[in-house]
Amino acid sequence: MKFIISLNILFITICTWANQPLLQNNYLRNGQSLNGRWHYIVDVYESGYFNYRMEPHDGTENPGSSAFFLNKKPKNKTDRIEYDFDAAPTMNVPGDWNSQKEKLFYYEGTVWYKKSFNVENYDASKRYYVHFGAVNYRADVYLNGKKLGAHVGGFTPFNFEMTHLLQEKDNFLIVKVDNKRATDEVPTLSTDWWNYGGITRDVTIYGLEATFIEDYKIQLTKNKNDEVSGYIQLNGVDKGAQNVNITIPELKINKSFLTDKNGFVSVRFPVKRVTYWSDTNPKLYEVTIAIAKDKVTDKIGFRTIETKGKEILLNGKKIFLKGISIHEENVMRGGRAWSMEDAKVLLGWAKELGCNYVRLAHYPHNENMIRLADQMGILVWEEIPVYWTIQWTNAETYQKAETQLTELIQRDKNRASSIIWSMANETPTSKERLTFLTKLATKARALDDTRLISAALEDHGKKEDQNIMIVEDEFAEVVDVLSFNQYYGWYGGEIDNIKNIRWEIDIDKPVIISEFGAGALQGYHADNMTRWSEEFQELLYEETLPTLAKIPGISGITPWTLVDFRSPRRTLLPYQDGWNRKGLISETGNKKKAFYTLKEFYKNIE
Ligand code: GCB
Repeated sequence: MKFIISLNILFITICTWANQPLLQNNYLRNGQSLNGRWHYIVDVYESGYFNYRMEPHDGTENPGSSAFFLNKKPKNKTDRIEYDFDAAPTMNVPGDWNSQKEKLFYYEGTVWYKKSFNVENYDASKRYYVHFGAVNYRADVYLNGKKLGAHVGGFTPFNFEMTHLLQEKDNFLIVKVDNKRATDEVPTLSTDWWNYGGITRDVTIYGLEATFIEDYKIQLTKNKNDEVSGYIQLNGVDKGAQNVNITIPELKINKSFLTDKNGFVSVRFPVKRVTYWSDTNPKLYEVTIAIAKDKVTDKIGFRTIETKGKEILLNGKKIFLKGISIHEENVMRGGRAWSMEDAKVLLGWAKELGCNYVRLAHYPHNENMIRLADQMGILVWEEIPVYWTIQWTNAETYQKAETQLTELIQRDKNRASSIIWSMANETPTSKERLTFLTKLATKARALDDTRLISAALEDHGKKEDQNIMIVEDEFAEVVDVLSFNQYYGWYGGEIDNIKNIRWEIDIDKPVIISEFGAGALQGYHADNMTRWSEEFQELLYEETLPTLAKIPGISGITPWTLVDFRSPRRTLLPYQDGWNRKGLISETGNKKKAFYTLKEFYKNIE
C-alpha cells in the first residue's frame, strides 16, 4: 500500500513538474484578470500541506481534511476543520506580502492564497488556462481541490491548463507560495536584495480555442536587415496541416504557411523599407498571426544587434549604451514593482538621466518594463538570478537556472528592446562554474541567436601593479560582450586614486561596465571624503566616469544603481537601516547629487 502511494506521488510529481508551454503574448490577449483581494493563511509549519508525520497530503488519493487546498468546510456543527479561508484576512494580488503586512515583513516561508471566481462568458467548447506573471519562489497551484501544477523560480511566468477542472461558477483557486531560501536554489541563500514573497505579478485566465496559437517568434534574421524569420507553434487537436497567416500591413506583408503534424512551422520572408527600431525612433509594427479560429496581434520592432571587434552595432551603427542598473522595486509604495505605472516611474527616471539603456538586475523583471522599454526606445540587458554562490555541480540547480533562462527568453524573444541575455552576476571562477555557465550560454544561443550573451564578471588589480585592473575569467571567451562590475574607491582602492587606474583588456570584444557605485544617504551632506555623504558618491562618479571612458572598447555602462533598494545585508545605522544606499535616488524619490553628475556625463556623449 505504502509502495503504491509513493509511486502515485512520484507520478503526480513528475507530471506537475513538467512545465507547460508558455502562452506567447498573453499580454495583448483578452483575459479575465484575477487580480484583487485574495484570502491568505500564513502556514509557518506547512501544516496545510503535510500531515503530522510530515507526509504530504498533495499527491495522495485521499488527502486528509487538513489539506488546505481542499478548502473544506465543516459538514455540521460537530465537524472539525481547523482552517477557514473565508474567515482569513485578505491582501492584494499582485503584491508581495512583506510590504503589505507588517507581521510578514521579514517572513520567509509558506503562505496559502485563495481566490473564488466565476468565469465570464464561459464557453464549454473553449480551453482555459490560468497564467501567473510570477510567484516568488515556489508555487503549488490547485483548482477546485485538485492540483494544476507546480512552478519553481520567482521571476518568470508560467501557466497551467485548467479546462478539465473548471466550472462556469464558484471556482476556487488556491496557491501555496513558499519563498524559503535554500542552497540549491536559483538564487541561493545569499543575495543583496529583499526576498519578497507572494504572488508578485498578474494572475489572468484565458479562454482559448480548441486549437490555438501557442507560441511564435517573428524577428529579423540574425545580422540581416531585410529578412524576417522565426516560427509559429500551434497547440490543439487540429494543429497539423493548418494554414497560418502572417500580416504586417505597414510593410505590405501577407504570407501564409502550413504547419507540420506537430503544429510547427518555420517562417522566413523578405522585408523592404523597414523603419528600424532604435533608441531614437522606437518604431513598432503591428504583426498579426491568424489561423482558422485564433488570431493574435503583437507590436514588434525590427532591429539588428551585433558586435564587430570592440563595437556594439545597432542596425549596423556603433552605439554607446548610456545605462543605469535597476532593481524591481517601487520603493515609495513599498515592495516589488509590478504594474505599468511602476514601470513608468522607473524608466521615466532612467530617461530623465539621459539613458538609452538599462540593466534589469538581477532577475527577470515584470513584462511591463520590457513592453514599455519597447515603446520608449530603451535598450535592455536582461538577467537570471545566477548570483554569487550557486551550486555549480548540482544538476538540479543547473536545471532550475536553465528553466528560468528559457522562460525569460520565451517571454521576451519578440521584444526589440531586449538586446542582451545575461547568464550570471559576480560568480566566482572555477572549472565547474565555467561548465555551468557555458552550458547556459549554449542554451540561450540555441533558443535565440539574435541577441548578445553576457554576464557581469569581476575585475581585480594586477599583482605587479595594483593600478592596473584585469579580468581573469575564462567565461570571457564565451560571451559576446565583456562585462564586469568594478567598485574601485568603494570596496577597494582609494577614491582619490581612481584617476590613476587603468584596465588592461586583451580581448577583442566590446566592454560594458555592468556596475560601479558608492553608498550615500540622501540629505546627508559632508566633505567629499566622508563616506555615506552625497558628496562622496558625487566625487566617486566624477572620478570614475572619465576613467572608464578611457577603457579600450568601452561600449556602455550601467552604474549601480537607479534607486536605493531594500537589502537585509545593509544594517548600518543611521545610514543604511535595511537599504542599499547606492541609488542615485532615495527611497523617498529624492535625487542625490550624483544623479546630476551622471546626467551631465550622458549629455556630453555623442
Ligand atoms: C555588487 C552586486 C550587487 C550589489 C552591489 C553592492 O557587485 O552585483 O548586487 O548590490 O555589488 O552594492 O555591493
